[in-house]
Amino acid sequence: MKKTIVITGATSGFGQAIARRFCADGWSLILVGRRQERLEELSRELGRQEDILSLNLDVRDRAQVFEAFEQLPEAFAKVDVLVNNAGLALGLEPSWATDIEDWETMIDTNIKGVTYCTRALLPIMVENNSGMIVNIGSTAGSWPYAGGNVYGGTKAFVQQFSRNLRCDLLGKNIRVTNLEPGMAETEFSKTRFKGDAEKAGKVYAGAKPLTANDIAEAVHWVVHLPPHVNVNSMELMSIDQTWSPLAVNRNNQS
Ligand code: NDP
Ligand code: 8X3
Repeated sequence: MKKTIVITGATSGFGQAIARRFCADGWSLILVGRRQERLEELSRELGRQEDILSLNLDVRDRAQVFEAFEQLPEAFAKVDVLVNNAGLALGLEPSWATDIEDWETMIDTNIKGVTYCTRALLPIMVENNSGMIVNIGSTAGSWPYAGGNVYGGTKAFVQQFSRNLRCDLLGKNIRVTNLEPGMAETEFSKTRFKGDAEKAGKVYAGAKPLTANDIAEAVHWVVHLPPHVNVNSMELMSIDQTWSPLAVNRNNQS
């Protein structure tokens, strides 16, 4: 029987690449995103229409998420893998100057959206005593940087939520992985800088960032390990990204 993977944020970047990777392997796909035309485009590109279910929904909308996942058509109802990928960063301003709406949007998407999708689908996995959740965290959840304020905080939540899920699931055949990419070139920076393509381009200038396909490959690998092997967390960075020394203020006037 075909396996089924739910991919949130399948209309762009990592999610789109994960969809392509698993489709090529013959999986059934449940694709989630807000942009209907992108869902249709991807579904057309992938072919195999009978194996693709597109859910045009906003992961921040609890009622929408639960309604959609509680009424999955029979052919898609045995979910094997949930990839909680939908997410975003908004702004890079210092904490005292950010738009509070941006903070709320990140919290609602990256934290609440992940919890809604997880809570809606986990009972299916528990009932089947089989399944896997791959959360897309970030290096920003472990390593602070100026302007990362709430974005990094949301990804730290994803990290600890993933670990705590593992504790709840002890004794069940359900795996949980937190995949933590660093800089990867997708629409991520364009979204962060509200459509400013020049600013977004500068994030990757002169470097060879990770690609969406790199992340899809990593997801594919953790999923296809033997079922007794749980990768708790996996951090990936481009060869052109490492840590910096701790910052020091050299202008102390006191
Ligand atoms: P993209 O901007 O290319 O893709 C983001 C995806 O999330 C889109 O498909 C978007 O779809 C979806 N999404 C956003 N908000 C919602 C929502 N409310 N409901 C449903 N879907 C939503 O970025 P990436 O592919 O890079 O990002 C994917 C994940 O990876 C995010 O969680 C991000 O934080 C994380 N990440 C990214 C890194 C990077 O450098 N690129 C590094 C580390 C982690 P739509 O707008 O159609 O709803
Ligand atoms: C994306 C990586 O460094 O832009 O999560 O926060 S970073």
